Amino acid sequence: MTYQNIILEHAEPGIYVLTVNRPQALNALNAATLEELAAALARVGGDRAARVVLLTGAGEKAFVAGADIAAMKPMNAQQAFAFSQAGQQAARAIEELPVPVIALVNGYALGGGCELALACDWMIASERAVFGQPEVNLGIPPGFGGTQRLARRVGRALAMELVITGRQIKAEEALRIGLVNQVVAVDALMAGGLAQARLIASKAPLAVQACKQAVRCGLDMDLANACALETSLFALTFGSADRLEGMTAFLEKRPAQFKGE
Ligand code: DAK
Repeated sequence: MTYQNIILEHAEPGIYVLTVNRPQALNALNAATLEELAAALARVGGDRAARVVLLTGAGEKAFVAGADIAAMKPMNAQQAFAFSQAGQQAARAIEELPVPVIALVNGYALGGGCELALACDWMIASERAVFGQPEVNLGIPPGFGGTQRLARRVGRALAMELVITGRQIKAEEALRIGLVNQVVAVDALMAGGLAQARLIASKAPLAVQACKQAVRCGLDMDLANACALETSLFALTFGSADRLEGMTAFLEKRPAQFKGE
């Protein structure tokens, strides 16, 4: 598939950079972009050598400034339904990708853009990043999981305030409330993302995948069932060559050589 609205780069072994590429519209998400995102993520998911994805936006101003308002305005209910499905599918594709997806938020992450970043496993923001759910200004509530993922990330009262007032927050506040894990200088964003990606790629791939699955699925379960899931995933890694290699390498006082098996 050739992409018109995104760029998928295999930046380094195991490391993909996925860029939403509509800078003239501040990378706003239209249906085609959502479909391409889902297709690109499926492609990464089919690569057994994939270890991590960095998701970012093209240009200097925006990560993603939201759903494409010009495309949404004329939609009827049926078209809005299809658009919603495409959005939910892209978010699910990020969450269900076995490998971690890190959002590198380089500017505005508003509405569907903030929601897209929230679907990622964590975010690194540049000092220029701005977050918000301004949908109330357009006569709609967030529709791409924002009310749910934001509340799970920053807590009920803050999420409630942000979605009801549409207040936009800067990187520093986003760090303070736990929306992002790290804030870096504008020029250091990609380098910071790649550094984390290399660190992740150096770990045992099946263990990394088990961590993602346990945290992601476990948070939607009660504690007892979540711990039972963790137990199963823990035990499963004992069938992997990398588990034996990791423990042997430690005891032999040498770096482990992981193969993802
Ligand atoms: N959609 C379409 N075009 C956009 C856009 C957007 N969200 N954001 C910006 N643009 C376009 C502008 O129209 C402008 O285009 P031209 O006039 O040059 O043709 C260009 O990008 C540059 O933007 P500005 O000239 O406005 O740039 P400024 O620096 O002055 O302002 C801004 C930047 C980010 C503060 C401003 O552009 C802005 O407020 N943008 C809209 C932000 C916003 O309201 N985002 C939320 C959109 S609603 C759903 C799922 C999800 C959603 C809905 C439904 N379903 C499940 C059904 C999500 C909804 C949303 O995200």
